[in-house]
Amino acid sequence: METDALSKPPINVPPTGAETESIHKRHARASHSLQTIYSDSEILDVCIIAAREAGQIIRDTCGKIAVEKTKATVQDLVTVADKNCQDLIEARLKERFPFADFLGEENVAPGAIASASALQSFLTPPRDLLFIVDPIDGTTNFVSGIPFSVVSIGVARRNELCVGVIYEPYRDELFTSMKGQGAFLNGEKMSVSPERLLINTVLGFGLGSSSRVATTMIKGLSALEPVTRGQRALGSAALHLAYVAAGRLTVFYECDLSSWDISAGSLLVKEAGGRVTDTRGVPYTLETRDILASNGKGDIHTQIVDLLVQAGADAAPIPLSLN
Ligand code: LIP
Repeated sequence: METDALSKPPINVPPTGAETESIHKRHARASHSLQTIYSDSEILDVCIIAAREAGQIIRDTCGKIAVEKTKATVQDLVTVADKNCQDLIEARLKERFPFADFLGEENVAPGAIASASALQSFLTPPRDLLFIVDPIDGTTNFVSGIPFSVVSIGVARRNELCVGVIYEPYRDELFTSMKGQGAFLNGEKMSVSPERLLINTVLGFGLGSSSRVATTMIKGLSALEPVTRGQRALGSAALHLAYVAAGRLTVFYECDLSSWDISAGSLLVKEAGGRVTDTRGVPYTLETRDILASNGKGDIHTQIVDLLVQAGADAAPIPLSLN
């Protein structure tokens, strides 16, 4: 029955939109899963087109767009540009991959709890093709005219990252990676920094968008500042991760981030030869929220995990309210 229903819908009763989609999805799954229809490089190509288009909006409107509203806290901003960029990216991706799933920051209710449960809804059951998108990572920078914001697109097949794209439009820097294929900056292979000593490392970090997270991060920073060469807060988790992959930063650490902030960057760092775990040293998965990414050289990663755990700075307290 199933196959018949797929190939020959009943005569003269046009299927509804949802029916058409489910028929096609079942058909795709029955005959060819989305896994096999699209290659990683095909997916990468379309992600690059979408990221560049959204990047144009960021470049052209940086510092010129007012805050539309705040989300979980007064530091958690959204603008009409975030939504326009996300709609554009989603349209580009759906045009080419109509049956893929899409998790975009601006489609999710504010706060850590909503962000974690939105992701969960896409992980179980695992999806053949899932796009995880932050249309403007570094929105506060964008609103303030500070040219440090990026488009971040992570792609997963059955909960495993396979493609990562981060586009920084101001310097036209395109960071790309495919699972098992290395990481590239504007088409040139890139690698994490060769530094092996913690005292020579430059650490990237973020304070989050709530005092709950900032308190933890300040504890972490107090533990790491005396033992690292420099500390930089660029205001975008995805940009920090791209810079670790490019060997500009040695380490990135931040608690309570969402999958759209860190998925693409995590693949970039791994493919550039680095190491990505949670702040307790557990290997990265799409559910990781407290992230530690490093060049993976010497004892740097383990030393930082130990210092963060000792300082009680390996996780922000569980949110009691929305934020
Ligand atoms: C931002 C992150 C940053 C964090 C901010 C915010 P957004 O993402 O990239 O690391 O410190 O609080 O979450 O909101 O600009 O997409």
